[in-house]
Amino acid sequence: MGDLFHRQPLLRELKEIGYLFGKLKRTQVVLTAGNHDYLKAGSYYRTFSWPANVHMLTGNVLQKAEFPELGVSVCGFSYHAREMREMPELQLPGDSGQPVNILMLHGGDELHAPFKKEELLRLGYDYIALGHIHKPCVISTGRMAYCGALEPVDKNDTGPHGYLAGEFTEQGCRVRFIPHALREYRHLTFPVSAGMTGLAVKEGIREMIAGEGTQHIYKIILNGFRDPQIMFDLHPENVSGNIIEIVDQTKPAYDFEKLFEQNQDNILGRLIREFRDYDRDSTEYLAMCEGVQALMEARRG
Ligand SMILES: [Mn+2]
Repeated sequence: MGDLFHRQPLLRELKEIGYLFGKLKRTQVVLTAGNHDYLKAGSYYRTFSWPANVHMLTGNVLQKAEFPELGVSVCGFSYHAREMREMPELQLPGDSGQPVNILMLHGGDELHAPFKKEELLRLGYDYIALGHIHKPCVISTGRMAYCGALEPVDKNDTGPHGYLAGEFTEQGCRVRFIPHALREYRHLTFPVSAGMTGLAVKEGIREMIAGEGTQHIYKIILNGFRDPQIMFDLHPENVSGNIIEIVDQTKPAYDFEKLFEQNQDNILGRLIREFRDYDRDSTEYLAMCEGVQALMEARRG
């Protein structure tokens, strides 16, 4: 339901996806264009000829595809520009003559077909299939949901991705999320302790990734306290695995009280006195850790 492509599709891309859709022998496909693959002048969507089981709703006003053999009608509209600040008029499904009426809708934020959940539900569609947000999200159980992207698109699209399978029964629509993505972006926290060397941390990360699944793509966050004398060489390419980023939030494991006792009359003691009571996760505490480390290193010189 919109943004099948993240940009304007190439003709050969439409041919490939058309071929794949055409292979679905027991499935009718209904699609619309979203804000990324909007129907601009010259868009290949406008002239592409889809297989008979594929139905693209190309209008920027509400259009309908009817499937009497299934007893289903599907309404939707396509974007003709990058933005759509107002929702096109949404008729009630009442006159479709089909027992099941589905509304497909792309957007939901201020610039993209904004809507109020209650108003949409009040229209009386049996199910409202939402697109635009990458994360799968149920808005109203059995009535309205974002299916999310089939595969994670952005490094911050963490969590499972897949599709929604809906089934209409006498009791209404039952919707299930089916995880289907080949991989996920995952953010993992790796606890560092003062006894760990750089190699130990690398090995630990490797084991953690092996346990979580090597197919996924990772951002690793190191926290805890490190041996102040040990330098981590943690460029993602130096640690095996699909790692896009390693963030080092460890703090040097100094005994600040002892350092303070020994350095009351110098800058090191003043720095600790100023910041030691801040919360351990605060920027101030982190700044103190960095400062102490710099001064200690300068001393060792
Ligand atoms: Mn979108």
